[in-house]
Amino acid sequence: MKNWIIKEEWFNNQEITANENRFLCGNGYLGIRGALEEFQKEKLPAVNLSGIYDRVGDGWREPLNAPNPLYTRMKVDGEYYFLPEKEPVSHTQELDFKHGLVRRHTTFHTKRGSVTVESEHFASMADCHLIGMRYIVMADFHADLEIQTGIDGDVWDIHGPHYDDVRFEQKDKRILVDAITHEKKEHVCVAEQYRTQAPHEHKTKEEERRSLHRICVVTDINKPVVIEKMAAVYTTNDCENPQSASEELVAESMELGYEKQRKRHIDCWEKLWSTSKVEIEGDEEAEKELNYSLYHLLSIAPYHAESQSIPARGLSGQTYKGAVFWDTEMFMLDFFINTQPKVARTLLKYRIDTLAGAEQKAKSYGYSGAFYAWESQEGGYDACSDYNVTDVFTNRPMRTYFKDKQIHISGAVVYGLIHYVNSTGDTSILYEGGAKTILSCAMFYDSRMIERVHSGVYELCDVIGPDEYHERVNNNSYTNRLAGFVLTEAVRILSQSREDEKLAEALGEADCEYWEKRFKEDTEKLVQKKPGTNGVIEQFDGYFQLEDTTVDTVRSRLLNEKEYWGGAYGVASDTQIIKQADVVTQLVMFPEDFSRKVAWDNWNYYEPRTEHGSSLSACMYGILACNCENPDAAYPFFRKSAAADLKGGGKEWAGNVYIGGTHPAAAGGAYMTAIKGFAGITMEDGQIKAHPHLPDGWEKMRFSIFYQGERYEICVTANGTEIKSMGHYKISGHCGDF
Ligand code: IFM
Repeated sequence: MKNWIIKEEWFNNQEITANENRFLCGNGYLGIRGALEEFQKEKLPAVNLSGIYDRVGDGWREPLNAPNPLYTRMKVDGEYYFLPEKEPVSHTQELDFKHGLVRRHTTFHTKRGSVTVESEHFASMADCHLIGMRYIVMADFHADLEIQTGIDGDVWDIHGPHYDDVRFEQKDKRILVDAITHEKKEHVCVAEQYRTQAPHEHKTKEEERRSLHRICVVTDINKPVVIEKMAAVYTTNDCENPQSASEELVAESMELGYEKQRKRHIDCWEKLWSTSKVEIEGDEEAEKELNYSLYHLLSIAPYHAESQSIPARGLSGQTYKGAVFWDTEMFMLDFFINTQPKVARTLLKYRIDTLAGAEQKAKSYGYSGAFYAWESQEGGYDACSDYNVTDVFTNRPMRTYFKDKQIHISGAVVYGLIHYVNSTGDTSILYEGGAKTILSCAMFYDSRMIERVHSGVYELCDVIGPDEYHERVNNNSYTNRLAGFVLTEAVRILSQSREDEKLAEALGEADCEYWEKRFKEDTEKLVQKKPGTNGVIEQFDGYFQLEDTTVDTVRSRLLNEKEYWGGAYGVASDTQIIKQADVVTQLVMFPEDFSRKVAWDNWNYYEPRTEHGSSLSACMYGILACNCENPDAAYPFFRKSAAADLKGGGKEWAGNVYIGGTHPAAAGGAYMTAIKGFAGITMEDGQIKAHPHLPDGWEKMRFSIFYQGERYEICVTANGTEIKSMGHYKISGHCGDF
């Protein structure tokens, strides 16, 4: 791929928050929104941390934003020059997404001449606790320059403030901060240090929750003043003494210096791309969009952990409470299984290690087994509120049932586990809790079913499927099919355990014989929907009786554009208009169930009835269209998913609450559409097969896949496919080590 740069060539006040998502960089431990250095909390800058949360009062529990060590602003001849207060002469912001480097270049006119600021920063891929920044100022006159740089502890929060206390310490060219959280008194410690060759006077400045160096220089004409900064972030989640850990890391990294740290970081990115990039000959724009999406997935993968997952909005802030949804297993996992299998394992270990939380949740509703959190935080705590939407008319919280009724989440966990084991051949995960998880999810569905007295069939009633606009429905086809899958897999594992002692041990005390028999009966009796005479599968009982109308008609009934379409009296609730792919998702996940004709009939029925109100929707329509040999119908859905973060345009605000951020599930969905859809990659009888359906103009696709202990390089053209083994690998290692 030739062009790995995305660039904004102007400054637009309206695009500030969208650009912060577009220019995000991260390393799985932290994500840095692409804010300009001078931005304070009103502009939503954030160094968003993974896996650490806090709750204040009745507010939503959300992940923490660390004190911001990139905060920097400048004064020229005693006057501040920064955006958006001062109009620039020129401004560009860019991201080199091959190497995770974010840059800006801004020129201001001052009373005596022009001054240019250039900066670059990165979230180190080589050391997840490290951030590097270079800030350069150049004037075309002898400017009286003061650069103020340090740590801004007055961070942006949606439901904060999360720090009860923020303690600063200044040690010459180093600033340390220890921020203490409200709920669990966790310590979030940040250290930063700068270096410059320019002769300067060093002063300090303390403000409310902010500590700054003042670097005072009289500039030479057209000679840059270069400040290099390293910063380190540790919390009590990482080690006992995060304060000294951050200080030590900063001191060490300053010894090596910015250039060398930058090189280490770049080398890691090169390694990641060596197994992750997807080349598309014949469609440069699509190639760029897709790889930009993959950049986002690679920026938020928890390389540093053994057991951690990815929030639905990645590491772009506190939207959706930094919680993990089914997005990970159903939309992102494919990419990681194929390109970074160690990360895939880490994501699944998170579910295994939060099994106790899921079992607790099931119990709280009176069920057995594991009912996974709809919005999962650490320990499997379900952060989903009973009132997840605000009624725009009354401003009152509306009772929603996402947490109580989206029981398909447990099926997604099992689907992910089985997919991982089948693709990688790594059965060890089953012994390390995976088998127990599958069994427990099956027990949950078993306890959740009800038997119809007259017909004797089993049903899953009062659920919500992927289409969240229709709440509390019976026998959602997707959910029932997934539950059937879980029960079948549980039967398989239970029967294997008769021959496999380790597996039997991993299943613990369970009475395997009893459960095997019971689950078999469940699978036989659980209602599975069949296509009607027109080939269409009814999304849930009674769906076809609902008003059959169009998305535009339903939209025209809104009294307020921010009104919720679902729930008790939502405009879509009594109609066949759905929020996102539902039956279509089922047909993508279980392509073997029905003929291509049935799949295409369903695509054609549901697509005009889908609002695509979720960024998870388009890719499913894209993949299914490919499976039905209609790559041209798939193409716009693919482009929509791939461009979700590049083009933006999604909802950013719900009332006064920020709901923007990045869309990793759409990114993962774009990947699936390319690989499963256009390249038509399937795994059959232990082998990779390709049944390509390339869109118009696509000459060649090249990518790499890990499968069953080997890495393969695959080249797909309309005339044939080459699948070349590159040898064995071990599922271990960091940042592309294999
Ligand atoms: O998981 C999704 C859900 O399907 C639709 N609403 C947003 C969630 C997080 O992306």
